[in-house]
Amino acid sequence: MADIAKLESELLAQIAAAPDEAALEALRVSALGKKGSVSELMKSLGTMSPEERKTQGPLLNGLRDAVTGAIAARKAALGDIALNARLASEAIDVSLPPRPESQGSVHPISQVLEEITLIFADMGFAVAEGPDIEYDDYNFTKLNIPPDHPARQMQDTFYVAPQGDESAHVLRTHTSPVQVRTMLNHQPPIRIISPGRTYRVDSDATHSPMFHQVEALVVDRGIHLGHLKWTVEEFCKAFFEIDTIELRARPSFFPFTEPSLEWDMRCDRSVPGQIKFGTGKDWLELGGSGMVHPRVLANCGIDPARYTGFAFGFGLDRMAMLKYGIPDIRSFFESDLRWLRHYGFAALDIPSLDGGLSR
Ligand code: 2NM
Repeated sequence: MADIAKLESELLAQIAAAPDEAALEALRVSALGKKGSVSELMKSLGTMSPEERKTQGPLLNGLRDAVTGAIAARKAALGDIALNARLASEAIDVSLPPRPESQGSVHPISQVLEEITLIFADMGFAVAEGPDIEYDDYNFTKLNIPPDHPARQMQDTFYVAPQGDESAHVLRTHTSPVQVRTMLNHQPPIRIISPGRTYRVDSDATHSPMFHQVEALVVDRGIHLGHLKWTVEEFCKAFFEIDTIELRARPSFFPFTEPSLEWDMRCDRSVPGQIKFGTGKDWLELGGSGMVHPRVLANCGIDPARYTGFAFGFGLDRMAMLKYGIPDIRSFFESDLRWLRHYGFAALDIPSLDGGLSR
């Protein structure tokens, strides 16, 4: 009886003084483990007379419960102490200014996307977005790209395992399915741009399997090629920040436009490794365009007898490379901090049409 009370007060004192979880665990084993002091006493109950057991049983149970409870309490206290110590040692003063070496910069693709969005917003275009994993139907079929078209081939398109509804999916190969979604959900007038990631099986200095596109779509009554040319011209003047641009159209072919045109801009490449826009004897390919094929309008629920539209598309990464003299598209996606420091833009230099797009 006296032994039990003494053992209890000793154990409780040791538990309360345990400096860490390892010491506490050692104490637990020495008291409650298979050969522990408390466990040994519990075993002695088996050899006692029934009367003895009646008095000793509750006392021993009380000892075991007190020790178990004290260990749990100490464990929680040690956890609090450790957490508080960690919070104190890892405290961050959020009011401190950033260290110069850790200041971030805006990625050239984000910068160029911001510039392009501003230019088109000024002309009344809204920004439309869609998913990267797209229905085969929206990426190809609705755009008048038939099942046997070469663009659908496995070598060009990343096919995705069937999703829940069993319909065929791809990683979108262009952002045109965003135009499809917009037309399916809205009647004209439509004026949107669709910037975003696109995917094709292709990789070298000028191709990345993931790249960025911007497409523009206008659908309304009486829209014609003149509207297309004016819009491309105004965009180029604003984006390249020169008034003297000269454009040249070449006939082309896309399944989703008729007629289809590709646009070149006059430039000067006489100095190796440099491009000057607006003057010179050379031409720079900008992107493709055309009048939206009547079948595409009809596929998307727009009456081609009432409405016409134009669309054009270009590579955002390519535009950034041209404007800011970046030679290799792969470098965009390498997350090399030295590259980001060199080509990145100051975080607070937000482009604006009147303040200059690219100070
Ligand atoms: C291009 C070139 C030409 C285009 C067409 C459409 C849609 F959905 F309206 F049919 N969206 N984008 C298009 C037309 C894109 O990119 C080189």
